[in-house]
Amino acid sequence: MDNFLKDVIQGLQKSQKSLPSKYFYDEEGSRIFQKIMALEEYYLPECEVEILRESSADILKELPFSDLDIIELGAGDGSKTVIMLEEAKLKFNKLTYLPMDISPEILEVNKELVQKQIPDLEVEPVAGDYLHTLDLLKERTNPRLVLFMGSNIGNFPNGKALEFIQFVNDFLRPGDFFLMGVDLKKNPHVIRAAYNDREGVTKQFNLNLLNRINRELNADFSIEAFEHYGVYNPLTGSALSFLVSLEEQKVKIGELEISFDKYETIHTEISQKYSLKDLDKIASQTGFSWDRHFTDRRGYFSLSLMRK
Ligand code: AVJ
Repeated sequence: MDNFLKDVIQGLQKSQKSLPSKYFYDEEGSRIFQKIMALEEYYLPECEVEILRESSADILKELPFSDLDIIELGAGDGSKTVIMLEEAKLKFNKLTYLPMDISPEILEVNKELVQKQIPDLEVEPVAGDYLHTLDLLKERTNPRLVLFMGSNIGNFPNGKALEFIQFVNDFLRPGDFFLMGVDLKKNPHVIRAAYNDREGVTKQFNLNLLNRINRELNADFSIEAFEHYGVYNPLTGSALSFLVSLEEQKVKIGELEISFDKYETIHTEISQKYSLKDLDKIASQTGFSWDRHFTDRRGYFSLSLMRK
């Protein structure tokens, strides 16, 4: 289980301070993230939806099965996935959708939304951390398609992304498939703008992490004394977010005191971008024998299909 306090203290005691991005998503953070997804500059969701609309049938044509389990990791509300599920329902004899998420509440929303649009689809939600819950599916014998959408892979630092894809590969049987949504390397200005929107919603999203620490861990961060800073580095393909301390200051977290120099930064997020070549390499390094990329018209985003 997550230990918020322990992770926060650990991160803020390092010489380069950092906080894990998974803690962005409390109720307020999830609400702000919904606003990010609707931003003009934040192109990712519209690209992924375009690919799902245009290419779901072609993606599923690559799967030579009559029965299928579609297992989605970090499924959320399923509002995008349903586009592909509608197509899948037409093609497969027996189809089961198994959305997995940390949040049992969001899985209820998911099931209701999906079954409203596809009434006769079998939906079996599995709540919990997929590092543990995938194990519950080991008795199921149907061929598998695992989904990991939304460029969530970008939040893993480089080595960890490979580890995660290897973990998915280990869960699959030969002939099974993995479909991953990935934000691609592109004009650096476009990426930079996606994490520095004019309205300042991304700034709110980043600063909410300090608010959350104040609320839940009895801390006294003064939010106005920190600023959001987002950069994209084309050398590494990493978009990075930081919080910048605007003054020399001390902050209390419970009994503990943390000192900040003027302009000292807290690293809060990595959103890694990949090229199609990067993805080919990653697929073969993690035990996949074949892959194919489905992209949007602008070539901004890929749904990359890999076969074990
Ligand atoms: C949900 C991880 C895909 O990294 O683009 C959006 C989160 N952070 N704006 C991303 C996010 C700042 C997002 N992912």
